[in-house]
Amino acid sequence: MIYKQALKLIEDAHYILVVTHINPDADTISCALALSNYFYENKIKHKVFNKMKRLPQNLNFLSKFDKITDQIPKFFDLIIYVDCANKSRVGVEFSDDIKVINYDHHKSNDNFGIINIIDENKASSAEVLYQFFKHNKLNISKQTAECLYTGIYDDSLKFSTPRCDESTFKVSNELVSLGLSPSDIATKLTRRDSLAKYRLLPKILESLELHFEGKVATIYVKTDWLEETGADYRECEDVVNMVLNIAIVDIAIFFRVSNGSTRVSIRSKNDVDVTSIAAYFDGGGHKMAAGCTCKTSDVFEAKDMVLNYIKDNI
Ligand SMILES: [Mn+2]
Repeated sequence: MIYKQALKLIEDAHYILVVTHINPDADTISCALALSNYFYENKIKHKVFNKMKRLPQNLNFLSKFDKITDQIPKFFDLIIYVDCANKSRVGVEFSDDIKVINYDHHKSNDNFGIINIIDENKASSAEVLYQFFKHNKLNISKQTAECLYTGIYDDSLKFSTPRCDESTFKVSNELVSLGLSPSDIATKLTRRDSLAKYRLLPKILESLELHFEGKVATIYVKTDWLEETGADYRECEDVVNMVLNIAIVDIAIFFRVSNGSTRVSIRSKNDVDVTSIAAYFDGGGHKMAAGCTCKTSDVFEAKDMVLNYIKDNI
C-alpha cells in the first residue's frame, strides 16, 4: 500500500529533487542514483542533490554519478530523502509545502515525510529502497541494480553487520542475477586508494591509544597531517574499523577537527550499543556505528569529553 502511494506521488510529480545527506556515504548516494537511473529510463524529470563540493570518488563508477549537483533547481514539487534520519541531515532546509517521501533504515528516523518507508531492521537504505521497486514490480536495470547492490554491500560493511540477514542475501542474489559483477563492484569501490592515504594512515595509527583495559580505542587525525600528505580524511575513514579489529577492543572512536568543532565517529562490536554516546553529544546513528560533534576545535579536549562520558555511563 505504502509503496503504491509512493509510486503515485512520483508519477504525479512534475519535477523531483532526490536529496542525500552531508558527508555522503555509499548508501545515500547509491539510493539516490538507483532512483535517478530508474527516472532517466522512464523519462521522469529530476535532479540528485548533495550539498558537498567533493563527493566520494570511489563511487564514480555508478551510472549518473556525474549528474549529482550541489545546486538546488528553481522548481520541484516532490522531495525524496534517502538514508536521512531527519531533514537537517541534508544541510539545507526546504519549504514545508513541498511533499516528501522518506526512505531510510535509521531507528532514530522521525517520520518527517508524508510517505515514510522506513525499516530499521535492514542493514542499508538500499535494501529498503529495493522493496519499493519489488512491490511495485518496477523494472530494475543493470545500472539500478549496481547502485542498490553497492549501497547494500557498503552499508552492511561487506555483509558483516548484525542486521545483515537472509533477506539481505536474497535481495543481493536477485540483484546479481540482473547481470552485475560483485567482484567488479568490490574492486572499484575498495581497491582504488590514493598513495596519499598510505602516507596519512601511519600518522593516524601512531595516535592510537587504548583506554578502560583496552575496551576503548581512540585515534585522531590532525589538520596539518591532511595538508602534509594531501589526503582527504574520508580516504581514511575505514581506519576506525581497522582498530576495532583489535581483539580486546569493543569501541573504536575517531576524532577529527572540521569547521571549528570536532567530528567523532564511533564504531563498536560484540553487541555494545554506542547510540547513547552519540546522542549525549546531539549526534545519531545506529547501535554499532554512530557519530556526533563536540563543540571544541581541540581533538584532545573532545577525546576527554567523550571518554569522560563513557567512564560514567557505559
Ligand atoms: Mn545507511
